[in-house]
Amino acid sequence: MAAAHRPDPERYAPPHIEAARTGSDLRRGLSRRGFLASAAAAGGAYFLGRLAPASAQTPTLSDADIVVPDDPTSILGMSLSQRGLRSPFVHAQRLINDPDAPLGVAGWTFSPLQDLEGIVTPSDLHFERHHAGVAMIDPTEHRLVVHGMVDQAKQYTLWDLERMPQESHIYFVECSGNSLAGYPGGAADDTAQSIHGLVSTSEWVGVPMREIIEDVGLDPSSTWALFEGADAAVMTRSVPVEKLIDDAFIALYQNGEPIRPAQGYPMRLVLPGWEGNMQIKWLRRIEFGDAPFQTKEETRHYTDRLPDGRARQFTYAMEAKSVITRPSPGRGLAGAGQWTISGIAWSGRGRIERVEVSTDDGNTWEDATLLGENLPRSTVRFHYPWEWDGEEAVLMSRATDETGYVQPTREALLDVRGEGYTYHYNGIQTWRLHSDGTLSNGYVDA
Ligand SMILES: Nc1nc2c(c(=O)[nH]1)N[C@H]1C(S)=C(S)[C@@H](COP(=O)(O)O)O[C@H]1N2
Ligand SMILES: [Mo]
Repeated sequence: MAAAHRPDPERYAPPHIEAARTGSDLRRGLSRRGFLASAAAAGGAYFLGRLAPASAQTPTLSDADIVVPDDPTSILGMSLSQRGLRSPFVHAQRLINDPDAPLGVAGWTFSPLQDLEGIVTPSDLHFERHHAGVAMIDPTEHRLVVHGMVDQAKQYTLWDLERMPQESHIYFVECSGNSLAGYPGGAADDTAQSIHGLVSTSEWVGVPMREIIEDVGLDPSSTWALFEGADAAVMTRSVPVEKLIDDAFIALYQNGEPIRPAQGYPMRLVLPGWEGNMQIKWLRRIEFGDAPFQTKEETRHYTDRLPDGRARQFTYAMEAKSVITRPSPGRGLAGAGQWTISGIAWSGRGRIERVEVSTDDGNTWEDATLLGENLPRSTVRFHYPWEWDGEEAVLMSRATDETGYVQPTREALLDVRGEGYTYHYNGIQTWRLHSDGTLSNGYVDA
């Protein structure tokens, strides 16, 4: 399992900073026709490379240096379009990791954390985890059946759900296999994306499970419900009714549009803060019962072996975690000087209370600034201004959530977890910053 999650460095070399190119070099070659030709030559990929600043210093200008910028009127802009593209200067794409599935139907793709800012993941860069490919579902054919320990079984179309009261929330989804390169086996060229890219954040709009429960009339002795997907894997997981009444909902929209096929179009279960695997996509059936259904995904998989040989089942909430995304491997520093250390933190148990950053291998820590809205069970962005002296340094971030829980060091986590753990890694990530400005994974076991 661990090996399957880990990207193959031969096949998925982390992106490196390309030789610094100035904006005007690129613009010269970027008439509309030139752009289209180069986009076509790149096989439809519409990026030209990663821009890195040439130096860490912002140049000062004397009066003599100040020149009127080029006249832009001779190059007509791109034409209007029905759907937008990213700037050709922006390089951001998911990393595909499915060494065991040549057709790419049963693998993972990782979000490009090092290329993102703020908290919302652009929908086409949301990480993916599919056990049998992306189901392509015609919503006019799709039905959600709700039955079992209810007064009245019902069958909902997408439009039936659209008519019901809805809620909007920003939540992260994180695979419980995220960050497992933190367990022994990590490689020096692992990146923020390849280690931690199985977390993404969206604005989800949908129907609270409370509304469905009210609509079908729940037998008061029902305590669990089975959720089933319409994909070829027919993914099934049991969820306690308590969570359904509390804050679970069926998402229909993601970041302002119908949820993407990869995220479960036309409907998926959202369980705020809980492990991604339970958040069944392409949802087609809910069965209420009075015990967990003990499906394959909660017995054979998604359990963790404890040091005493027993298995821990139903982990639910993802514990507090943080990672520095910039700088990070593949997203280095051009030289000594003033930089902003940027990263994300999140907790399945509520709000992030505080993020601290260390630039001296964990000897001293200082508070980072939390940007924008700090929402429960969402990622929050942190920034920390830092003057780099150009010497080797070890960078870390440490999150504390509103329950007072502090993200553990890797050492402390491994001590408790023992050898058998596969999932739910949330230890502190260490990036080694080298004097040439490149970075590497600080946790590599001999
Ligand atoms: N029906 C169905 N639901 C599913 C899965 C699946 O393969 N089929 N994968 C699960 C896993 S393991 C995770 S981590 C999340 C991933 O959600 P995402 O692909 O939208 O990021 O969906 C979960 N729900
Ligand atoms: Mo997952």
